[in-house]
Amino acid sequence: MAEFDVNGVGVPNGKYFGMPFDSDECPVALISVPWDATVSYAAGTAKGPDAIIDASIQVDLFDEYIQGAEELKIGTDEALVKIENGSAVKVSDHIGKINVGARAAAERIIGALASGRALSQSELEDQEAVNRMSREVNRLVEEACLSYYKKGIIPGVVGGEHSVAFGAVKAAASQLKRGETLGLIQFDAHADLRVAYEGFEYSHASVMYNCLSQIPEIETLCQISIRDFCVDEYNLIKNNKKIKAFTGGRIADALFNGKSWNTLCSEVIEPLPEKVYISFDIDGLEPSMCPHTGTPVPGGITFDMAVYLLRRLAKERKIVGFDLCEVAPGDDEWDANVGARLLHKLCLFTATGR
Ligand SMILES: [Mn+2]
Repeated sequence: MAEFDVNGVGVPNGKYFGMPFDSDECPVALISVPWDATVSYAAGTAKGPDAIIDASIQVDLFDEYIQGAEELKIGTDEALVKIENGSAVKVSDHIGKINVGARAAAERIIGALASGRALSQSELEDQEAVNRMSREVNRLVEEACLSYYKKGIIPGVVGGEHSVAFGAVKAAASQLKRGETLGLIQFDAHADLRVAYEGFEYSHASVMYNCLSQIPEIETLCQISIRDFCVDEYNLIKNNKKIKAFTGGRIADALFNGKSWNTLCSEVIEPLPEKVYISFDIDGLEPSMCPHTGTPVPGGITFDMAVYLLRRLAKERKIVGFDLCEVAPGDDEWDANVGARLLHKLCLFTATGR
């Protein structure tokens, strides 16, 4: 095997950061999940993982605060999962295949709903098919993550739309010891607390609702930078004691009135238990960092604010899993470039705890 030069320009080899390592020798391994069936506004995030892999070759692996950061080995996507006929297939390839049919079915439904008419019998069947495929994706992501946890490797999921976080959070929760609970921190422009959306049970817009209602190990959900939500979601945030929302508006108000981001970070971290899962929807950042994402929203925290909070989280809690979702490539590399750099920090902080 060729030596990997941490100072050189990466060599494209189809792996994240051009790292040639087997996952078995890595503390962290990434799983590509090219799924965007329930995206409501603009599809394309299924192309996120490959675009991030391409852009990740350019990322400098050095970190001025973490000695030896460039030595961190990150694995790529070797997880095999069992499918219906009993054969074992690569999870990313398989989900990529299911996604094509699921997206086509979902587009028919979204089109019909947009025209304001009731769904026909065949469209109702399409809707059930999308729900069935979404459940299958949840199962596949969970199984892929578990295959890494079994070997003591922390998995990171790269979406795809935000719904892919569900299986990963479920897998992380299953690794807790008796009596332990999970903290979930969500960076996002949206609350993702809808009870199904457009008839899709496992919509991107429902992922945190599904996590809270189906994964009882979650003690706290901290939402960062959310700034687009409906009345039902707002009422759920107010009434559910597990949810701590740091909305985009409230973050801005606090900063405008002289509170420091460092103090706000302390308030974010304080209610989180020891073990924390990070779910990062790229649209939590300012839209200039993700112009092609499916549902961009003005406002949002900066890249530096996000990295600062992640760094503190890694030091003060134990990161047990993470995902990065909704990165969608445009006609240039920018969205994927931002995604690759954020992904590198997520891997680094998770693996080193610094
Ligand atoms: Mn989201």
